[in-house]
Amino acid sequence: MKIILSGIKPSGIPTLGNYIGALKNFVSLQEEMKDFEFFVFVADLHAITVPHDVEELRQNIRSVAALYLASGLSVDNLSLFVQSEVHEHAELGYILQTISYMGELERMTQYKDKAKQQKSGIPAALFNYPILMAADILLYDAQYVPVGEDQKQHLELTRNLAERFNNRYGETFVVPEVLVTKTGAKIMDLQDPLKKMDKSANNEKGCIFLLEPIDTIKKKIKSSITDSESKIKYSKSRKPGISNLITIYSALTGLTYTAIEKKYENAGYGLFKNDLADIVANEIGILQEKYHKIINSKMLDDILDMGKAKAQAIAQKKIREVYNKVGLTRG
Ligand code: ATP
Ligand code: LTN
Repeated sequence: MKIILSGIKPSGIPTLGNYIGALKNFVSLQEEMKDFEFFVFVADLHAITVPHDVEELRQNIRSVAALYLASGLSVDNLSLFVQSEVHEHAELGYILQTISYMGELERMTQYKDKAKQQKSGIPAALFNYPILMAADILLYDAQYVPVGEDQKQHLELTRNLAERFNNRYGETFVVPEVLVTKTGAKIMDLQDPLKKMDKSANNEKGCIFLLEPIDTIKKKIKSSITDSESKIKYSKSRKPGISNLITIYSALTGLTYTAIEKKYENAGYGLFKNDLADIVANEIGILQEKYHKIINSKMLDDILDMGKAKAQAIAQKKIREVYNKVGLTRG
């Protein structure tokens, strides 16, 4: 079985960044790569690596699962599950810790960024996070892992760990390949376009949450930061604000940057932002409608139960093989 796998942390309500960089991308991949099985999961074990509210986490786990489906993933070749319900993730995570080096983990930029934000001590799990992510992937022998650009470094580590394990204990894991979205690999904050749009970054105004009122979403787009030149031209270094909006426009309409520049050749930022606000509102509006039908349905639980069973079958087999290879079996 050929597998594509990815996860989203329920560390808050997913953003437009998650939608473009992850959810929407999964949907088009699923259409393109029909002979693959899609394993997508709610990465809840990852969400407790930073301080969290227990009740909110419970809600977010369900919301993220429902958003996967509302985005349009087809259930035909899909296993959708909650990471913590498949215990082998934590088990393999531990085994992989034994072959990971402190030095390589210290280099991870997501760790460095998140560690800085911790007020009272850095949890060891935050440091070990990329190892658990490697376990998530290697457990299923996933061939491809679609993620945003920010996750490329973690994927590189995953590949290194797979190769290291295979060299030390014999061929066990498939070395996975990263699949980064063509457009919109990284959506930036609307108020600070040099920073990634981030669901847990506490910057409400610069971040579009997929479940917030459509009017608020429109306002956020219209009041996004742009330069004073008033020309719709893509240049990430000189015009990061407008370039980010062009990226969003392109990701949602399929138009190229050049086509967008041409379309708005004689227009100002006002018109462009108004149009973009409508485009985003329309797409998220449809998503929200579907979400509300799914969120409290029994169907959602049925899909998650089925996904769990399919994931467990593969994970249990793999973990037995791993225990055997490293000598964790009675002599
Ligand atoms: P947190 O803010 O808690 O660190 P996150 O949104 O960065 O969360 P996840 O929810 O796990 O992290 O991300 C899920 C997927 O969304 C990943 O593939 C990630 O690369 C992608 N992603 C996250 N933010 C963006 C963004 N701003 N632009 C594009 N893709 C993104
Ligand atoms: N680390 C990722 C989320 C994540 C993931 C995974 C993505 C956890 N496990 C496995 C792909 C495959 C993040 O922070 N965005």
